[in-house]
Amino acid sequence: MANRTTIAPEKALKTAKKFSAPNGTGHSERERVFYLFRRWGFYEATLDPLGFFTPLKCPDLEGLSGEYAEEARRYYCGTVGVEFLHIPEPDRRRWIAERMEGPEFEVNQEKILERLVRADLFEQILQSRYLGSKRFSLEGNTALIPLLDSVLDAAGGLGGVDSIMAMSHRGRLNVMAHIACKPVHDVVAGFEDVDPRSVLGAGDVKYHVGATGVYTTSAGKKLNIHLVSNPSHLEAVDPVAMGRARAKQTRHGFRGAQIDRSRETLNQVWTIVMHGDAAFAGQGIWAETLNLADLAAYSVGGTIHVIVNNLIGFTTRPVQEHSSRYASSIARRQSVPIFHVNAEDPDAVVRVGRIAAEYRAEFNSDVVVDLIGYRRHGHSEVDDPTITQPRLYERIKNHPQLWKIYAEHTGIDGAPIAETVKKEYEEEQRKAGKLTKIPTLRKLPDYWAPYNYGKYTPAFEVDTGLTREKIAEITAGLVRTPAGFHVHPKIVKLLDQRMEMGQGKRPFDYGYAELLAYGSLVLEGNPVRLTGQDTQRGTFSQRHAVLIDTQTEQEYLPLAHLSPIQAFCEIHNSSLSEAGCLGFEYGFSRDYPEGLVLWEAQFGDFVNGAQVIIDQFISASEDKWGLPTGLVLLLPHGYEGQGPEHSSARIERFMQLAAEGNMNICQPSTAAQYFHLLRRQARRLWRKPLVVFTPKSMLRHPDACSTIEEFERARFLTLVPDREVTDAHSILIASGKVGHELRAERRRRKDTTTAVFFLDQLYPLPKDEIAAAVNAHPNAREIVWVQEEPANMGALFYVLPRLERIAHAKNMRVRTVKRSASASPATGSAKAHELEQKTLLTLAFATTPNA
Ligand SMILES: Cc1ncc(C[n+]2csc(CCOP(=O)(O)OP(=O)(O)O)c2C)c(N)n1
Repeated sequence: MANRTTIAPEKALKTAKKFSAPNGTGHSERERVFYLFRRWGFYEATLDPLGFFTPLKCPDLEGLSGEYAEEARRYYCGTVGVEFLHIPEPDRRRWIAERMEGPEFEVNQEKILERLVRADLFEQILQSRYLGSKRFSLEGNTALIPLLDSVLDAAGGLGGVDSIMAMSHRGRLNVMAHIACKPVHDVVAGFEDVDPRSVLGAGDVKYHVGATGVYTTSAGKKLNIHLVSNPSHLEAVDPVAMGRARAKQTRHGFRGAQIDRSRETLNQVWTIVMHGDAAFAGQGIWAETLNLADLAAYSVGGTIHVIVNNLIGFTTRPVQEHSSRYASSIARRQSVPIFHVNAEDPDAVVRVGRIAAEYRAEFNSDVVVDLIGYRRHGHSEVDDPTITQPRLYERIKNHPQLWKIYAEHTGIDGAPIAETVKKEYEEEQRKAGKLTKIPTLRKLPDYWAPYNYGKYTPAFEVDTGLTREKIAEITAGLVRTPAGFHVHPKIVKLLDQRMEMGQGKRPFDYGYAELLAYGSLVLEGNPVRLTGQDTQRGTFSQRHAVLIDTQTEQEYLPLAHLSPIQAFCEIHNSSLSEAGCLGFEYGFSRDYPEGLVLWEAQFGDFVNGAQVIIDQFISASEDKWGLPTGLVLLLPHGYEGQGPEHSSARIERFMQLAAEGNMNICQPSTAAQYFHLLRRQARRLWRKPLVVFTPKSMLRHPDACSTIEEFERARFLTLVPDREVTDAHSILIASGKVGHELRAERRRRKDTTTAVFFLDQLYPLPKDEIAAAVNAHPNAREIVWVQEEPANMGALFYVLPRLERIAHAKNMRVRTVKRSASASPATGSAKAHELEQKTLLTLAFATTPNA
């Protein structure tokens, strides 16, 4: 049964009275005053080290004085302000109040000072040695380093083994050196750019690449740090980090077919995501990602979010960035506490770090820490900020470095530490200058060892067929329901049909071919995770992977109950998000190379909402970062008269991104081809993303259904030649539904001289297979590329020059048949669609002798 980890708000409200707004009766004066400060105190907190973001006078607190008010003001209006009374669960609110109002715990001031010195001097050495280079300095917010120390120290004590971290440009090099613990000379080497020939056309700039390392906590515990590679597109990395964390937690929790997602397991992996204030407030992908936090399909047991808040975004001021007073306000829509802390009170920062970590571990909830500092330089170091913020930068010019302020505040002499660190880092910089190769900062985890990526060789291919006995065995498991489970009458019928398919008595449709592929994979040890909108049933009611009890609405996933020792199978309905959800699955796939990880778009068009994940990660991550993935995208595609919005998965966009063998782009023409394609993706030890254009009306169409023999056949065919016509004069090549329509048209015309090939793999284009299939028709005079898509869309621009090369070698001509170039993918009129489709078919057969 699918497990649920959602919070029950009704339960929370039932007990809410115990920690609610005082109403006069039964509440003491102290309680009344404290409530007001807990509720409004953060507005009056002193959060901006430079004093521009002034505390707000809150009418509810005005005039409150006396012993209680003074005490409460100390807790809630100092350098920490906390928003937490929007949280419906009283135990969580109480927990926070107790921490805020309890005794302050000791912090190690010597250690904090040393870390601040390191963070600041690291930047200054880069500034002096590489003047004019961009590094996106952390100066002004160097308290981030002790904050992360504090979170990791706590995480280590709470069972942490791994920490997945994500961040953008700001302070990234600093975090690589001091938190991912990469040698400083390796981090600095990026500035030397010593080996340009090794990365011609590939690689990435130094402040985007990922890093893996080992962090040692104050108590000596080791934590594996994985700083996720990050594109410039702000916040796009957030769901990727969460997906990676979920995958790692699944690895820790997998126990013979089931996944343990207990608190202990969740607390082994800590997700820490750092954000810029402008990006946090502005980017939609982050809002999508936040919404995943407590969903059973996506939860990682809480993410710690740190806003590295410098109260500026490039040249833009906060009032131009967000409609709310705080950049963090979007997080208030959920049950998430928000701690604002002044970055120039490192002791408070460290305390907040520990509270945030303990809260996350206790409630497995997200937490936001809004670390408010400033930005010492321009957006990058080559930028002059005095043009746009002259007053601010006049103030910053004379503002001392944090370590000096802290040394004075604590009375610890920082000068000797600074001297030692300076010498150490200068030596590291000299070392970097002597390197002849840019070091790789990250290492793929060991579970990637069996898998190949990079260049393809046919040796990777494996047989993907199944014996009839195996098909029957899997089918028995797929149609079985637990005793007492009430199956919907329509599903009873469907399961009967599936039983017949599995016994070879009925042709397989796509829906069952797919489930059979998944069933075989989990039994062979390859986990399957499939998510998407309404994916459990399937948008076209074709899948019914998850069955629903008609009386209890309880879910049952037969694929998860095939055997006590199978790999896991998860099939979830996703939230209504594309970018966030696809990013998550990309992340998951990065840490489950043995798994078949699939994301499905409701209709193929909607994939454009996730374009940033496709452009920045899926198609390019191996080229930029050396990071492979075997993620699968299922994109319903096909021109069926449903209008401009539900016809096209934009094949052209994927074809344009295809280069250097970076992904596979396929459109399987039959149910069995789909089955073999899915199995090929998981069974061969070669990992590349796979984009599959899946059918809609053809899902159950007899022409696209397959016999059981086709499942026994060994492999996916990249090109499906024509067995019916043996000596063609004209060869039509098409992909997807239109190929079936061409064959039907041929039957109607009783044409015996036109062959129709299905191009089931668009990229990499199977040139040899096409040439061989064409050679089998020595009297053919033309190759005709037929597509449903308009001339400016589909695979036309990609296949045409390649088909021409094949045709010219044989003195054949090439024609193309397609819709006229169009600004939108398809007509809105079903009748116009019919006319267009008829014209396509007529044109395709126009020059054949029988036409
Ligand atoms: C999606 C996206 N839009 C625009 C940019 C260009 N850009 C880079 S940094 C930046 C400002 C970011 O401000 P903030 O989030 O506050 O982070 P900071 O640089 O101040 O640390 C902008 C607009 C980008 N990188 N990504």
